[in-house]
Amino acid sequence: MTQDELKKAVAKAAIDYIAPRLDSESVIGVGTGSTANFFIDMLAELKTEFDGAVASSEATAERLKSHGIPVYDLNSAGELEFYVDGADETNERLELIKGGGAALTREKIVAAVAKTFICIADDSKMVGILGNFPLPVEVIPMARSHVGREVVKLGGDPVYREGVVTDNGNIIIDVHNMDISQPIRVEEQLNNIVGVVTNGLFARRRADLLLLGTKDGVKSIS
Ligand code: ABF
Repeated sequence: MTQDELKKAVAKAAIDYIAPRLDSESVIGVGTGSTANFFIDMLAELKTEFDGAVASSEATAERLKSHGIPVYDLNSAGELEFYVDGADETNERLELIKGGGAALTREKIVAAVAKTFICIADDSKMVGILGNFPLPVEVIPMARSHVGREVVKLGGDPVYREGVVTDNGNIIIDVHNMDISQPIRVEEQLNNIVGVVTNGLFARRRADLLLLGTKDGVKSIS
């Protein structure tokens, strides 16, 4: 199977999981990226069976709207039963690195609100120890150099992501070669640096359910 076929398979598995659990008042948190895009396109076929969605990025909001799915501001949405999104890396504890698409802060907010966070990923994303994928950190622009120096003190190699401005008007620093054998600790250390908005480690609030696409079918891990 190609990687795209694996992504479609996990998107379909997420649809199959949530469909029987939706009602006319349900609002769904929807993530960003190519795997999430397959999910959005399939969600369109169910659009009469739920109320609407909250988007983790402007790009996702546009895609949802293009399918006629109502998009709500999180502040007016009330409860979110589900948040469905991809990841850049996952470990077996369902701790994740996210933010390759620069949408990590909104993704983390939606994940915090949702009752059930369903991560959809092909098995190339499964790793033993997180950190081969550079860890994205969203930073207030004036703090860029300060945050870079503090990241070096923590043992990481910060690389400014040229030309990228987040949906919140901030910049991204990608942290290479960081020891992430203790994800919760690293997540908290990075968040404690003044000028960091958030970082792409989803360990304190990890996924609740991972639908992992493999050549032998979709594995459900919780
Ligand atoms: C978002 O999209 C991210 O947090 C992650 O960066 C990315 C994964 O993208 P893809 O599904 O295209 O690999 O969910």
